[in-house]
Formats: sequence, structure tokens, C-alpha cells
Amino acid sequence: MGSSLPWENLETPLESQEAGLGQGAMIPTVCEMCFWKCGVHARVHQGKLVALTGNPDHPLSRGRLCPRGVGGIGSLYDPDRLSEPLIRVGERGSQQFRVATWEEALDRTAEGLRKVADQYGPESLALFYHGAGGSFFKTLFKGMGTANIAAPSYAQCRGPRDVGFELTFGEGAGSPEIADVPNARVMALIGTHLGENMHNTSVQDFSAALGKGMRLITVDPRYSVAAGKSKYWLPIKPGTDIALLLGWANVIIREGWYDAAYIEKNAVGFEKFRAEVSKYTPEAVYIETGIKPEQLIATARELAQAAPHSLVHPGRRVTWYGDDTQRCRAVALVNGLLGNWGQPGGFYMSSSIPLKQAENQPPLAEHQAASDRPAGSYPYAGSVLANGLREATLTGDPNELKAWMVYGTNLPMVLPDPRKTLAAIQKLDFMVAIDILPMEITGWADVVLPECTYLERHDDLIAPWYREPYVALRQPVVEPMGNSKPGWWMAKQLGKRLGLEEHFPWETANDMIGDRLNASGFSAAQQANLYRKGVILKQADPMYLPAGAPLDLATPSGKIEFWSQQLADTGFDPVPVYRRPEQPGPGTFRLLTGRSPVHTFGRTANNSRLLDQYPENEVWLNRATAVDMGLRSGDRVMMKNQDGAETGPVKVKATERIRGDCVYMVHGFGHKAPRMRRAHNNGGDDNALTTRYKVDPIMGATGYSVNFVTLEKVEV
Ligand code: MGD
Ligand code: SF4
Repeated sequence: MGSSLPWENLETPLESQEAGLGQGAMIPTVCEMCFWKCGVHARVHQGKLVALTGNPDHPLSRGRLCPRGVGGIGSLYDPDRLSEPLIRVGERGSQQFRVATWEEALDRTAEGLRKVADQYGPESLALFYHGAGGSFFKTLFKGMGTANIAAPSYAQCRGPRDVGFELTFGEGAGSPEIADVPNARVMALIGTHLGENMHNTSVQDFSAALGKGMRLITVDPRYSVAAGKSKYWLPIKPGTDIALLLGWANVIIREGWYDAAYIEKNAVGFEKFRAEVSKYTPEAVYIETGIKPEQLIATARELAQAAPHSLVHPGRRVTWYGDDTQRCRAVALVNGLLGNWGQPGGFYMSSSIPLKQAENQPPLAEHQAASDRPAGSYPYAGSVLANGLREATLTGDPNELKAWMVYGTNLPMVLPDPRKTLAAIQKLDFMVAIDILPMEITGWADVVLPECTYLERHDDLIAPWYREPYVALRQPVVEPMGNSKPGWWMAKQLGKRLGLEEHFPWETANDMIGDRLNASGFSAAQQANLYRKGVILKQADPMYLPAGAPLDLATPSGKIEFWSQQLADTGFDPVPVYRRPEQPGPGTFRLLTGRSPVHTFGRTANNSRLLDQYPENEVWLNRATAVDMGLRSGDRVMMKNQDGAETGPVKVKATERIRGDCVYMVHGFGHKAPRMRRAHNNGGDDNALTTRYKVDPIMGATGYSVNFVTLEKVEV
């Protein structure tokens, strides 16, 4: 009988391909320590994973991984991993469970979902997911007849950016982003902290561009790592970026630093836009942002003189103030003025390899609208809102939600106002959590299903839109630990119990992958090569538009929409308008949050290898302010917000690298789940302080940076 690990069954065994890394087979697979999905070489010796390195054939890794990718071993061998199915025996949230067999846990899950669907209809079911394995449960939930399927990567992360770009250029900014950083001569970052926010390829591109002399403008209240590489650091007052962006637009237009013929040919509403932005003079913008007029003019000139080989980066987690779609639209509009759409150093045209569904898999019916918003609200939401599903669970509007499946997302620490998340869970008839660790969310579930990690399983094929189109394979490199199982297997077993088996027509993951590759026209030789190399590459379509070619965009006008008729028709500002945000009172600070390059949200907070490199989060506080408060680096403080919510004790980092009106911390620490022994009570949880949030009226995203905190020294 062959091994369950496909690479062990290859006719010619895989061999070590690199010197100096010891013995063992080198198995290609795909990383999931974050959602970028770089190609990995996993070195396995005597059944044990001993090293992870970048797959040189994979376009996203190019032979390298980021620190988290290398540290994936720490997640695989985490001693606190979930290893058995669990069924709740105490009160919800009391963390009392008993070990169950898979048979019993799956029966209980199918029964919980079926009962709710029968009693309240399929629209009362919701799936929250994040990560590749979620695709199998999406199939299951669509099969059950619900459209309530949401990931926090939309309304808690990139959604407003994509809507802002769609309203302007007819297309989102992509993931990986379509920013042509390697060829940019000038780039502006609006709070985007590339290098701390770590995505392997974008950081490789960023450092290559800097090495080639790209000039950088960093707009950030904090002197980020990127600010340290910049020609200009603009330490902006938090929440005022729209004023700066419109100020840049005004100066570029006023000074005639744009290509009038390009705008004439490719834009609509330009004259109205010009009139609207004319009030954002450098002097007026200075009062709001604190950015000196001469700095605004110099940076506008820098961007404009390099156009079209310059850009304002679209950013990634842009959910800050509740006016985020308009800020991102302002980013898109400055790019429109630079004429960089489809141009080297601006935004490139991505392409992908279209994958077909397996021939023996029936198509899934499209269901009515999701229950994530009251009728008529958030008209530009392009995906289901995770916060909206929570709201419907609480309010019953537009309908009650009574059962949740939560796959790979730790809702209590990622949806703002965790009190609401827990209140919503208490209203459910049934909740199942599928996770690899005993995270906060699992403590509230009725059934916990332990998934094996990305290094122990197949997931669906990966074929994103990128510069070079490719298909990549995730395959198991070692056997699953304990009694954990892959998501595809769980979904199939639940499908059987729910009468949906036809949607999971394969017996093994190899069949599942093979059927899809066959349907998509890949030959047997290509498929064998995919298992051996981890990736199939295809020639890219042209990445740039010919210079001077007219744009043919997917906006209603087919052009860049400087003045948006569709926004006007739906009651929104057709051109972004700056509105002054509420400011923190004396002795309080706006809470800003971001990323560490060696951690991903909260999912790596128990990973020993990554904790070695960044052991806990700290609160950054302006040094002069710290002196006034009698605080020094290394002191511990409790952080308390305007609603009395607290977290800590957190270590202080007193530094000149941040303005005095805000504090900053890395998201994802301060876990309260008791069974994660390293993460438990380590550092502070920014989400505990996010009891206030602002919902973007255009598309429903949740702005987090509207909380004000005080710091109080504690002895520990
Ligand atoms: P994590 O905290 O990493 O964030 O939201 P999440 O992805 O939910 O939680 C991941 C969960 O997945 C953990 O429970 C982890 O154990 C589990 N997990 C990890 N690997 C696997 C696996 O292979 N299988 C399964 N089944 N489970 C797995 C991220 C989201 O959070 C995003 S995208 C953004 S940008 C927002 N960021 C953000 C923020 O910066 N601050 C605050 N306060 N909230 C935020 N929410 C958003
Ligand atoms: Fe893995 Fe890092 Fe790539 Fe993310 S950026 S997929 S963590 S190597």
C-alpha cells in the first residue's frame, strides 16, 4: 500500500536539492503562515520536518521565505495544538469539553446545522472563514442554501481599498497588489508599513526598488521602518489623510503638473473635481494635518515629476476611521492624476490561469442576498460583511442567524467590540469551530473540530491573479499530528451526513486535485511535475498598456471617474470630502495598531520560534510625553479606553518615533485563552480596546482607529 503522503509515492524520489541543509527529501508545498501563499520547500528527514525554505520556482517566494514562513515549524510542532474533537459539557464559554470520536463530533455538527436549517431556513446559517481550507466549507454552506459566508479580510481589512479603486478605475487593487513597485521611481505610502507589514514578495520588490534609487514618501504618524528609508517622512495628524491627498491633487492641478491630454482622453468629471479640490490649499491642509505647506508642495512635485512611473500605494489593512472608502478613492484619484494605470512603475495588468471545477462536481446554486445588512444599506459592499452577520445575529435584521461555523478565524479578537461577538454567540442554537489551536473562539463552541496544519494537508489548488500566472499545489509534507484531520475530509464527511455528498465526489485529496487539473486541461506530465516542483507557470499576458493607448475601464463611463455619478446617485460624496475627526482629550491618546514582521494577526502568538524573535507587543509612546507622565521604556502599563475596557500589563516603548497625540501597538497579542500557554496573558490585546468602531456607510467596513486610551503604570 502506498503512503498517504503523495511525494513518497513518486516514481523517482525527491532528493535534497540544496547543499548545507542536511539530509532529507525536499517537498514543494505552499505556506499559510499568512495569506500571501509563498512556495515552500519543506525538508523532511525520518518523518520529521527539519527546515522550510523558499521554492526558487515559485513566483511569490523566488527562493526566499519571510521569517514567519521559516517559523512554520513552530506551528506544526506547537505542543498546545488541538489534537482531538471536543464536545462542550459546561456552560458556553466555560471552556469545559470532553474528547469525542470523529464520528460523534461530525454527527453532532451535522445535526446542529440541520436542525437550525429545518427550523429557521438556510438563511439562518452563517460561515465565517479565513484561509485556504475555507473553500470546502463554502461549498458545504452554499450546498445547504445560504449566502451567509464571510471572511474578516474584507470588511475588517482590504474592502474599502478595493471599493475605492473600483469606483475610480473599475477594478480593485488585487492581492497580491497590482502596484508595480519594482519599477517605481517615486512611491508614497499612506500609513502602509511595508517591511513591518510583511508580505515576502512585496518586501523583496520594495527593497529592490529602493536599491535602484526609488524615492519614498512616507505619510505616517509613526516613524515606521519604511519612514526610515524615505526621502520625506510626513508625520501626519491621525485621521487627516484625505485632506493631504486632496491637497496633493489640488497642487498637481494648480501647477499644471499633470498630463492634460491624458486626462482629456481618459477621465470624466475632471472639471468638477478640480473645482472641489481647489479649497485644499497647502495652507488649509497644514491646519488639519500638521504637514507644512512646503513639504506638501515638494512631495506633490516629486510624485508628479516622475509620473507615470510613480504611485501612491493602495495599502492593505485600510479600516481606520469609517470614511475609508473615500480615503482610498482619494488615493486612487491621485494615481489617476499621475496617469499610471497600466504603466510601468504605476499599476500593472495582472493575469491568471483559469481553473475549472471537476467534471463530476455539480454546479452550486446561487442564493439570494446574504443576511449581512438591512435592506438598502452599504450599497457598494462587494463581499459579505462579517460584522454584518454578527449584527444580524444580534438584531434579527434582516433575519435571525442561529448557527455559525467558524473556520480559521478567531472572531473574539478580530471583530471590533468583542462584547458584541460574545453576545451574538450566546444567542446561537449551535456553533462549531474548526481550528488548529485552542484559541478564544474555540472556548465558545459547542463542537470543536481539530484541523491539521497546512504542512499536513492538501488544500484546493492556488491560482491567483499576478504578474506571472501560475498554479501552485499545497500537499502534506508530514502525517497529521494526533487525531487532527484536513478540512477537505471534514467537509466531505459533513456533506455525507447532510445529503450533499455529490459536491464532494472524490475519495482522496489526490483525486480531488487530479480531477480539477484534468478538467482544466493539464496533461499527466504537467500534473506529475506539479507534485515535483510545486508550481506550473504560464507565459504572462502583456503587463502594461502601450503608451498613449486609451483606457477601457470597467467603470460606468469606461474612464477614470474623477467625479462619480454613481456615488452621487446613491447619496454619497461624488468627490471625497475631508471631515475633521474627533480628537483625543488631554491625557488620552488615539490608539493606532499595526503589524510585526514576524507575526500574523493573532495566529502566531503561541509559536515559540516567532516569539523568540518578537516575544510580546509594546505600546509606543512619544518620549517627551512619557517623561511628562513619569514613564520609561520597559515600564508596564494598563491601557484603558473611553468605555472602561482594559488590557495589559503592556510594556512601554518610549520613543521619538511617534507623535504625542497617539500610541501604537502590534495587533494579535494579549490572548486570554488559557490553553495557549505561551500566548496567554502575553502583552496587550488591541481588540479589547476597540469597543468603538465606525462603519463605512458606502460598503460597511469597520474603522478601528477611533478609540482613545489612557495609560496607567503598574508594578508587576
Ligand atoms: P487571527 O488572529 O490570525 O486572525 O483575522 P483572523 O485570520 O481571524 O486568527 C486566525 C485563527 O485561525 C486562529 O484561531 C488560528 O488558530 C486559526 N488557524 C490558523 N491556521 C489554521 C488552519 O490551518 N486551519 C484552521 N482551521 N484554523 C487555523 C484576520 C483579520 O483580522 C484581518 S485579515 C485583518 S486585516 C484585521 N486586522 C485586525 C487588526 O489589525 N486589529 C484588530 N483589532 N482586528 C483586526 N481584525 C482583522
Ligand atoms: Fe509565508 Fe511569509 Fe509568504 Fe506569508 S509572506 S506566505 S508567512 S513566507
